[in-house]
Amino acid sequence: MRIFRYIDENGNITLAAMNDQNHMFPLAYRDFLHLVEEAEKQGVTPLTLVQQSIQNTSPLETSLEQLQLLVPIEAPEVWAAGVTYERSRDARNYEATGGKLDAKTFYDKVYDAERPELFMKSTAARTIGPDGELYIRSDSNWQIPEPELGLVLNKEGKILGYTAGNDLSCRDIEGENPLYLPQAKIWKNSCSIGPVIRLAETVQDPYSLQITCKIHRNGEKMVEGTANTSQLKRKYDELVSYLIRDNIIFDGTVLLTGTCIVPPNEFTLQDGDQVEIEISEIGVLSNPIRQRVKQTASVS
Ligand code: DO4
Ligand code: MG
Repeated sequence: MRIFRYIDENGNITLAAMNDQNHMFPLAYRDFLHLVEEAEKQGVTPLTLVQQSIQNTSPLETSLEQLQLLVPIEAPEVWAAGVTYERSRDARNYEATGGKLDAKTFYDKVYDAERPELFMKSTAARTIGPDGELYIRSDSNWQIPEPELGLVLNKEGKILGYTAGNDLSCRDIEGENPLYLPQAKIWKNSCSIGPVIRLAETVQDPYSLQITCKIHRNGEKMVEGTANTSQLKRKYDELVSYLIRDNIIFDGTVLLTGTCIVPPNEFTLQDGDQVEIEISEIGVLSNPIRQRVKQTASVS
C-alpha cells in the first residue's frame, strides 16, 4: 500500500492510498502522520486502517501521472547517510584525489568504520516533491543526482515507510575539501522526495529493492544506471540508531540511505535535464533541473 498527496479538482490537498492493483482512494486523514497517529489510537496498523477506510469507497477514475502530486510528507528534516555503497566510496575517492582511479582516502575509512557518515541534507522549505524543479548551484561545474532509498521515521526512529529521494550533490565542491560538505549538499531546492510513501509493513524485503536512475536531455537519454539495495553495506536500523543517538528527531523525518548509482565522471547536470529515479515497490520520482541566475559574492 502506497500513500501520497495530491491537489484535487477543488484545489484541496488530499491524502490518498494506492493499492497493489494501482487503484487509488482518497483518505479522510490530514496527512501521513495523522494516518499513523489514528492507527495507533485505534490499536491497528496503518495498513489495516487504510484497508478499513477504503473498504466501501470507489477508486479515483484517473492515473497517478494525471494527478497534481505534492511532496508525500513535509519532512521537518531530511538527513542522509553517505558512502554506504562501494560505488559511492569509489566516486568520492575519485573526486577527492583530483581524478585518480583506485586511490585510497578517508572515504575508505568511513566505508569500513563502525560509525556511518550521517549529515543533515534538507529541511521542509528546501525539499520538493514529484515534478517540482530541482535547482543546480550557480557556483559548481560538476553536479549530479544521487538516487537513494529514503526511510520515513517517527520521533523514536521507527521506520514507518519508504520513499525515493534525490540527494542532489556538487562533486567539485565536495572533492575540493570535505569541510565544504554542507555547501555541496544543502541549498534551495536541492532535495526531492516521493512520489509516494510505501507503508513499511507492506515491503517484504527492503534489502532487495531495484533502483534505477535515468537522465534525459533534449529528449535523449544521457545516463541510465541500475543498482539494488542488496548492495548496501549497512543495515537500516544501524543507520537510524546513529541518527537518534543523543539527538532529537521529529515525526516524519526522512533518512536517505546513500547512493548506489553515480553517473559517468564526465557528466554534469544542465538546465532543462529531466531526472527520473525509480525504486521498485515505490514508483518513479521525476524532477526537471533548473539553473538559476548566477550569483556573485559582493562585498561592500
Ligand atoms: O561523503 C559524502 C556524501 C556521500 C553521499 O551522499 C552518498 O554516498 O550518498
Ligand atoms: Mg547521497
